[in-house]
Amino acid sequence: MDSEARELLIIVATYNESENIPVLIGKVRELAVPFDTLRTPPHALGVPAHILVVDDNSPDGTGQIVEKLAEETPGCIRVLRRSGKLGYASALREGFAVGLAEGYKVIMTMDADLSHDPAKIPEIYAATEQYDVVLGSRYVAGGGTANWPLYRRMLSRAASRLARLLAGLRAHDCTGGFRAYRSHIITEADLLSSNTEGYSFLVETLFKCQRTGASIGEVPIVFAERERGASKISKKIIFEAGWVLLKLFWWRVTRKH
Ligand SMILES: Nc1nc2c(ncn2[C@@H]2O[C@H](COP(=O)(O)OP(=O)(O)O)[C@@H](O)[C@H]2O)c(=O)[nH]1
Ligand SMILES: [Mg+2]
Repeated sequence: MDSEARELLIIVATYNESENIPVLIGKVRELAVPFDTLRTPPHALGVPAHILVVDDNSPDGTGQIVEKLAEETPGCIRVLRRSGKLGYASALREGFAVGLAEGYKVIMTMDADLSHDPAKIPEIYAATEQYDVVLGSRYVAGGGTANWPLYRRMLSRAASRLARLLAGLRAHDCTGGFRAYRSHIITEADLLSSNTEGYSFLVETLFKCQRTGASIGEVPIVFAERERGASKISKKIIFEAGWVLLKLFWWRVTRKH
């Protein structure tokens, strides 16, 4: 692959997403410039998008399914197969490390379960012209959630509000995983040095980016609850989020890095 093609890497962490990942990959391929010259899908994105799936040895065979899809477009789709369930955040960190090592200009993250609408990829990507970090945001005008149970809506809202209050974040949606980073900011904000496991990594990364002086923009998204497969959120992840918020509060008041 020549370096010119290394514009956008989309990292998708997966655990038991066999029903969703082929659909997601199909939709991203329709948006991106084709690599297989036999097809001519609409060039909605305008740049090549490479997909890196980071799978934690999903028992449902997600890893093998992506490997098969990867054979159709080598270089464009890849899977990093890990030994076991090492967690969402460490999957993103491994993906970031690959993206940085290979010199991608923009690194995006999104969920596999179609809660993050691939149709929004071009808008989020385009906003990296203007911002170092772009958040797909449920809590700005035009954004929202669809079919989420009340308790998940309340949890998400509360987490973002607490993150703003305790960690001093200025963004409105601090816990969403549909984002794009100009890759230099991942290095400058030292996002790889972390040992959080769950979604609190998203609050932590935002905190570090803001502290580094990154410009942060928000693009409205409507987050739709998954139709297939099961959520992996757990009590442990929720407790971790509480702990991380307190830690960030402490960093903030003591001005430690
Ligand atoms: N590699 C990896 N991916 C994970 C893990 N936990 C969750 N994911 C993925 O992270 C994304 C978000 O998880 P999900 O369960 O949908 O969370 P929810 O939307 O908050 O309920 C999905 O693509 C999951 O497959 C994990 O331990 N390892
Ligand atoms: Mg989900």
